[in-house]
Amino acid sequence: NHKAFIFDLDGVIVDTAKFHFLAWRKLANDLGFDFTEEQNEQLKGVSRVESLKKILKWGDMKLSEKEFNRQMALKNENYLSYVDEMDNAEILPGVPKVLDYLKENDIPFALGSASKNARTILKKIDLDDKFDAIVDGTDVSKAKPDPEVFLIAAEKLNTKPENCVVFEDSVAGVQAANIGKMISVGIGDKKVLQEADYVFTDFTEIEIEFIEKLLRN
Ligand code: B16
Ligand code: MG
Repeated sequence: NHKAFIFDLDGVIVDTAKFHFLAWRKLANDLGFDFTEEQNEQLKGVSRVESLKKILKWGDMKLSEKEFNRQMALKNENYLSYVDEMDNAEILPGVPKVLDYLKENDIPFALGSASKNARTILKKIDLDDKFDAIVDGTDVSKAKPDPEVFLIAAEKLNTKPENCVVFEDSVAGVQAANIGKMISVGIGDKKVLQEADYVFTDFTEIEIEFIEKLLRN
């Protein structure tokens, strides 16, 4: 049984988290309220439906099913207008170095994202052929912190969850990795991601020695 790596997309490979924030915030503002960047942390890694439910709670609002779906579609349209402008310059610094190292050493790696737009984004940044497996929001029924997305990725990479290392920027995603019995590497704020086994501010802080250490353990 071999080691394998799983990468979240939004906030790990690319900074689309900022586009999600802008689009959700516009939705809230159009409905007549606002939410903070701190509250936004709770939306990271969480599915589109679950995100809108949380936001409506913050605004103390209820929508009919039809209006709920219409607002979700509007948010996604707005979000995709940002995605449309993306190219491979948006890949976060330090990420290519790690992916190239894994490729050169034949270590399998997958994408494990809650996003239904993951494949569109990977195409935009020219990374759609690089992953050995892609598991995204269209493949799962349970949102992070449920480990489903990562467990499917492990299966596709032909290895046990215990052999997988997950890179995540969200609290829900770190919890999903932990519940799935995987090694969790948080990307972001140490205080926010304290449940992770390791935390780095971003990928420029990750040395190849660290990857090699994970491979030996
Ligand atoms: P979509 P990840 C997650 O992606 C985002 O962090 C989260 O903010 C978003 O709501 C979710 O995908 C669903 O995305 O609306 O594009 O289907 O971080 O798991 O890669
Ligand atoms: Mg993320």
